[in-house]
Amino acid sequence: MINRRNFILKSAGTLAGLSLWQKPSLATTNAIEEALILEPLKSKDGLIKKTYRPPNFETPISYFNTTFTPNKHFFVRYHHAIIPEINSDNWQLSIGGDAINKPLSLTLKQLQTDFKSVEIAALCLCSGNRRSLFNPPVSGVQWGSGAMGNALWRGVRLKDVLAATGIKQSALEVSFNGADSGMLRTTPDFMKSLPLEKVLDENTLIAFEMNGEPLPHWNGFPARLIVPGWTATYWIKHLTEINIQSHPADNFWMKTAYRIPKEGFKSGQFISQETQLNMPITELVVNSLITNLVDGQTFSSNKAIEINGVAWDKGDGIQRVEISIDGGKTWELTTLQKNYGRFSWRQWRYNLKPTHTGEYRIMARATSISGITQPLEPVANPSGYHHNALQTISIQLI
Ligand SMILES: Nc1nc2c(c(=O)[nH]1)N[C@H]1C(S)=C(S)[C@@H](COP(=O)(O)O)O[C@H]1N2
Ligand SMILES: [Mo]
Repeated sequence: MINRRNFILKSAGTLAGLSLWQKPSLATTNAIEEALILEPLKSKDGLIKKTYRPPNFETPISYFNTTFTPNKHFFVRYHHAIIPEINSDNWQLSIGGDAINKPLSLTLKQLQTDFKSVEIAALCLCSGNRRSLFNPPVSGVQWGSGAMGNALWRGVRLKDVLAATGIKQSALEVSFNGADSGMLRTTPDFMKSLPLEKVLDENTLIAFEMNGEPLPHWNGFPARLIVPGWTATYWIKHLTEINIQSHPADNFWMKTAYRIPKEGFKSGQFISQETQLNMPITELVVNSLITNLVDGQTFSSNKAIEINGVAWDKGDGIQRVEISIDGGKTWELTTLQKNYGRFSWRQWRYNLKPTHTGEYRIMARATSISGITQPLEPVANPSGYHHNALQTISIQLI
């Protein structure tokens, strides 16, 4: 019989990257379990644990007060617990599929030197960010607001890499696979596909650097996909395999998971995967976050309070962010900060000059350049994706 202790020891033993998790110890069952639960991820710092295996850790909101989220504070999301520690000398990216003329295999060095490097600032945002705020609750990792991070990604254009393969007329979708896998044979491998149009977009990259450093292990070393403007489910880490196909992918992660109802969301970005009722989640929705206030915080009423935050959308850009200090009765414009490109989040600032003591109900509301504004309520959907309702934070002035 597999008891919990054996199970933990066995699964720990199967990991190539054991040192990244914890030191195996022959202590008591409780101590082993505690080590598994409490030990943070190596090379990460200050993240909030949601689940340990697979590792799901979110970034505390206080780290969102800089334009780029530092690598060591960048959130981590995995569907599988077996995550090999990759040696970049042995890593290979294979490109195949029924809709190309010439299969390819590339080393990291070839990827980095044979193609032109580009750098893009882009927000990596989990589809289920803020899922814990849905009411009634929905199942899945109960993310707060920290399953996201903004980074400067350096890599090569996916379209440049694929050009060498001779894409056939029949190509419809391109599927991506990473080196991680499930502990049980029945767990379907995490694979995602993209429509050809998005694959050929000049902003879609195979990245090997994040904020000027090689990708951290937990964020996809040595190479990951960057799909600016689309939710992070497509940003495959530890990328090993790309297949260009003349048929729609029909695995669990495309057909069952990561889907949203057509009603309430805009369709048309991923036609080959749409049904009459639902479609894959694709583009980010307009959203914002207040980053330097905590609900219930107390301030002195005799000096101004600077309110900071970030706002983003699918890549149209942010037109304005407004703030209300009276629970949504009146609104004023905030000052947008430097623009790092349409896929980066945009920082904003507002200077609150207190006029009275007592409670202030602070709300922020972003509007994209295409004129779409955050709603008061999120659109309900079974998996709890795209939570972009206005946030309210109450502060006390004394
Ligand atoms: N190989 C691999 N890539 C993956 C995933 C995964 O489970 N395995 N999860 C995806 C999801 S759902 C998210 S939100 C992002 C998270 O990226 P991060 O861990 O670098 O923050 O990775 C994406 N890429
Ligand atoms: Mo995600």
